[in-house]
Amino acid sequence: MKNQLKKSLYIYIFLGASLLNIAFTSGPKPKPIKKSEIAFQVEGTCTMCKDRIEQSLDKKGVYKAIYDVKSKLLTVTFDPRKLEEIQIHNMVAMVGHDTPLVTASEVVYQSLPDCCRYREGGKCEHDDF
Ligand SMILES: [Cu+2]
Repeated sequence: MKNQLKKSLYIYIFLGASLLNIAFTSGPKPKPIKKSEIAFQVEGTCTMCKDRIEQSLDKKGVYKAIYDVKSKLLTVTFDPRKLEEIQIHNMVAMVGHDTPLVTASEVVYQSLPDCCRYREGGKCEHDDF
């Protein structure tokens, strides 16, 4: 009888350890997405435009913003919990650059230096694109 008790005690310990093991190895719970990457075309002509566009996205919730003048492609890595895609388009349009979703206001656009006026096919002499 005593032996029987000892045996079931071992079984309980074994079961307990197994359960604990499962609890620790079942892996982390799925976390909310913290990073999204989008890319879209933005009108721009030169490295001044590049700086302006990238600086417009120097905001909370944006991890990285890279504008390629040649392909006119803007790639943005951001936190989707803090920002929506349309907000990113708005930030870029606010500094005078058209995106596929948001057109910059005429007033802001007119404040751009001549060579950055992409709507009139502006071309910067200091840049070779
Ligand atoms: Cu420019």
